[in-house]
Amino acid sequence: MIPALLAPAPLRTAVDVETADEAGFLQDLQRALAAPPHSISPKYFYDAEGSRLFDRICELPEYYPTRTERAILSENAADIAREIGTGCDLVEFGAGSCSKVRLLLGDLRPRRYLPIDISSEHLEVSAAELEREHPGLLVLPVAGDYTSTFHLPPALAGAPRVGFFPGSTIGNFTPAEALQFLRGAARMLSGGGLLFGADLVKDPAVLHAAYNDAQGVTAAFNLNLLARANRELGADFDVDAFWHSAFYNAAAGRIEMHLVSRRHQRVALGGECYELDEGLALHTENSYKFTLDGLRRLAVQAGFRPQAVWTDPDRLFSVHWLRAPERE
Ligand code: AVI
Repeated sequence: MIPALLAPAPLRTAVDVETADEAGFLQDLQRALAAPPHSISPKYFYDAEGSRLFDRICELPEYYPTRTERAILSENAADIAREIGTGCDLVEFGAGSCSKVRLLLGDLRPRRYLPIDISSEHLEVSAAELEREHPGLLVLPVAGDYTSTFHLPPALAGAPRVGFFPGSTIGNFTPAEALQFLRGAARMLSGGGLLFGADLVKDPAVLHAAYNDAQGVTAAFNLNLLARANRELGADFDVDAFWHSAFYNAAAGRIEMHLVSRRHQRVALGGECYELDEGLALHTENSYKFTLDGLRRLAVQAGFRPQAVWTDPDRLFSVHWLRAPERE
């Protein structure tokens, strides 16, 4: 996943995004199979089935990030609104079903809410629901890939632009990508700021359980990447011939997910044949875990001024309010 600069660009339709994504998926998967480092971006997890599985992950007893972040947001909504101020232009990166922003809208009372998501269909439905629930709120969905270029309507005079990036999705970027994303956001949000969620370093046993749930939903989510390649790219992966591996890499401060080949096998993809040795591990995701100091340093490096931080009593998860530089 390479978060490009958040520069305004011509509006891309959802169809353009999907076609580009399919070509990218084939190319990236071929590259990952052909040679080390055998890794592919986690963005390819999220077809309709992958998104459905991710929603199930968020409900799992072992997967603490979603419910912990939701609790932080709902318990501190008034305080968050006091820090940010009401009447902003609220832009959410990767909004999905716009569920977390609902916890803030009552107190934050933005003038407009601009959810960005790759699935325009999903967005239209969520936007209409939100407008019904919050009369007076203008919801302007933006179809596009927030890690690439997208078009935002011009900023409103007197309404600072505030970004919302929950879910610790920043943890799925490499450190260089996270910095690049934050630098772009700092420019785009100048005069306003960014509210974002980040998962924290903790007991590896808690992390291990969260990514190796007893019901096997995370395993299904990981393996769906191969099933998706079969569906969309006409590949012939034997999905049962791979197992889900997720472990905490303490030196790198991240959970790693891999798909490991159970035996020597051949896979056809895009007119090519790939030989996979037994034990070959296709690296599908990193999920970085942060310290509060590390996040502060990252934010400062990107040009933000860190303000308030909210956490839960067990310090599992954190929500950060960063002020962007003033407009030049
Ligand atoms: C979306 N992202 C923050 C999730 C995470 O925890 O890194 C994706 C996920 N992967 C496995 N479980 C959840």
